[in-house]
Amino acid sequence: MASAILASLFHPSEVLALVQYKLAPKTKYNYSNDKARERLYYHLNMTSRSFAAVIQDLDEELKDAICLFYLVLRGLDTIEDDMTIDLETKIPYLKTFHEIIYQKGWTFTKNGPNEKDRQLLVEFDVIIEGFLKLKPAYQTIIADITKRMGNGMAHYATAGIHVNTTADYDEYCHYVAGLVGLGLSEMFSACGFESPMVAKRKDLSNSMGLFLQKTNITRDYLEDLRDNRRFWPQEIWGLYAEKMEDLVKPENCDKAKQCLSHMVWNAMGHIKDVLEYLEMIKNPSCFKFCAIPQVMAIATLNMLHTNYKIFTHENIKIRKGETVWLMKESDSIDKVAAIFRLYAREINNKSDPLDPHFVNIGVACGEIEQICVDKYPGSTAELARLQAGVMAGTSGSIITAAVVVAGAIAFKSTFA
Ligand code: D61
Ligand code: MG
Repeated sequence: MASAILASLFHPSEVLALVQYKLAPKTKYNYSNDKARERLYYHLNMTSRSFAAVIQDLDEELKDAICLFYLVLRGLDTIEDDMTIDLETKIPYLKTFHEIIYQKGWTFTKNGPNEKDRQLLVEFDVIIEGFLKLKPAYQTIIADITKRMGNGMAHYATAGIHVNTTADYDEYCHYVAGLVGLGLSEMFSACGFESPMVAKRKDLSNSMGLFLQKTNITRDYLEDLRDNRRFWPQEIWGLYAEKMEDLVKPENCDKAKQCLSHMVWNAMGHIKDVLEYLEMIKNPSCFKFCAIPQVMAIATLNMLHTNYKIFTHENIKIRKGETVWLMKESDSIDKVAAIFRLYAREINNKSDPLDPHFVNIGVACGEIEQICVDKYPGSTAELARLQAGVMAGTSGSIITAAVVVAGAIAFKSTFA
């Protein structure tokens, strides 16, 4: 907490958000009267840094269904991701996972000892038990998406098949993330929280997943390369290097930065759809659940843009204070549009005029600005309010100082 405050020192609104977050009552979720349910949420919190919080804030009607949707797909993904499992073993599991989730007592212990979510599959009988207690309508949606995702993963896991063109890149991201968007939209419409139109807009639902997944893939260049996984499409990196791993060589620094801005620009192509999707979402708990991951993604994309560190360091993340601040602010379309405008401006300001994607990125940022001005006029006042908070000028620092003192007092009273 103290180091998080320090990192946000020049962002007074983040300090405020951190202090509020720290002071908020801790015992919000209590599952101890239901041991099986407690175990499900234990696994959710163990396997997800970012999704656990937003899932647990959903309305009761959808909470368990979406928690299990997550856990089932995380289980499938833990088989996909494990490079120590040979393909003859892996592919049948991926293809039949949608049947496995109906087999009471099934568990899986073939993951390598270092696979991060290994324990989830070791105790997967718990997840299956929870899945079988869901309303049949939710079970059907989860099983259908699991079937399609597992087959898509099996296709891309097959020896020799890799992400070649940008169309392949979109297709792979559709399988592993776009389909999640489709399933969630079906659930929102099925339970009556949202109009049937939400489930009908599969294009927009898909973009919700693609924007998140592409941001992760861009960020995880080094980590994926270390594990011998390549998700950057050859059609893109091939313009800048002979081999994808050559981008990390110091002599290719300029080319690597150009390739990175190409990837950033590609991901930005989904933002228009993301805003249009979020505009449809009326239920407040569904809205925050959908909006928070998206604002975290544009904040991450801003951090990646022109940042050569992604080729030299793993695990680069936005500040904890920034995350907490974004979670607090993402509760209306006007505020979310303001956040997108804020980061689009930051991205544009960082662009290098000598970069070949300077104009493309500038146009993409300008489009975001224009869409928001036209469709979400309330975002202009919200943007002014946000900018007053992120400002690091003199008055900002004075506010910071005051808030830090308040934070220190709060910190003491929490732990003394
Ligand atoms: C609204 C709200 C949340 C949304 C959404 C719309 C649309 C799509 C998504 C969430 C999915 C976004 C996935 C982005 C993060 N990428 C990964 O986790 C990768 O694995 C993909 C396959 C498993 C997907 C699991 C998932 C994720 C989020 C969910 C969900 C299921 C179900 C409900 C709600 C949110 C990535 O995994 C990294 C890792 O192993 O930690 C990978 O392997 O590429
Ligand atoms: Mg995966």
